[in-house]
Amino acid sequence: MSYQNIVILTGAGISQESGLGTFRDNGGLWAEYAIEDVATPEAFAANPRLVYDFYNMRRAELLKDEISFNSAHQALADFESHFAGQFKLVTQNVDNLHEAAGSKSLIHMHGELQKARCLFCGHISMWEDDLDEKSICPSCQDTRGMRPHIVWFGEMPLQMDDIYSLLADCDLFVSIGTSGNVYPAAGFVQIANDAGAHTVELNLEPSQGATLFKEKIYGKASEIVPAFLKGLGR
Ligand code: BV8
Repeated sequence: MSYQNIVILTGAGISQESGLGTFRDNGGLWAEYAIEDVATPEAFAANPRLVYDFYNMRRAELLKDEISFNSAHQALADFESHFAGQFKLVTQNVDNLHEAAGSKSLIHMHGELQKARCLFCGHISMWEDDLDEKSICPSCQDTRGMRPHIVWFGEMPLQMDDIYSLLADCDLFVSIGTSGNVYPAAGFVQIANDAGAHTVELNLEPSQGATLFKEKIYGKASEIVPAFLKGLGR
């Protein structure tokens, strides 16, 4: 079977072998931090310092030399560069490892660790240093409100209209390294099924939505993703 319209969804599991922690595995981020304390607008309003520190810690982690893309990221970038049809990589991840591996056609639906957004003018800028209450917006020069360009719980993920239309038109939907706990991303497989697409789960273990996938392959992303994409051919 050759496919013409492919949508890929990735989650924290694809970056796990690069050394970045996941959220819900043992020892994951949500084992150390409560979502409501660090990943909601209410948390940022109540205790901006804690939220700034949480994302400064993760941004610094991402920038460490030993953190780099792995063979799963690489395989996706290589496949995209040779694929003649429509290809879109939608990631829940806020790291930059897909770009580092060469992925181009990419949507960061939950935002990006290395970007900051001005609460006043909305300008989004690249940001690799620590962010805090005194950070100055490079566009409007306001000093009262730079926030991480991250979609928190209760906020609308980015480019949802684009994602929904891509899912409605796809003939292959592949979910990689996500537990299927977070919506609306966890609902994408059902939209793809309704569109008549073939749906595949590549993960370390069955996700919350495993039964919704027509095909399931379990193992480490660095192994099963290159093998699966090789099987798709060019
Ligand atoms: C919203 C940024 C309104 C923060 C994140 C129904 C419909 C709509 C919303 C909801 C709904 N029900 C509940 C909600 C509310 C909420 C939600 O889903 N809550 C959950 C907890 C129940 N959703 C929201 O608030 C969203 N916004 O709803 O807006 C709306 C309404 C309708 C339609 C549109 C909009 C906003 C959600 C975004 C929150 N922000 N991230 C940050 O990063 O700090 S979510 C966060 O979870 C990360 O982005 C993460 O990527 C994401 C999902 O987690 P996973 O990536 O899956 O990571 P996890 O650790 O869970 O799993 C890792 C998997 O990898 C595991 O399965 C593991 O086995 C596997 N793995 C590990 N190692 C490997 C591996 N696989 C392969 N190889 C390996 N080596």
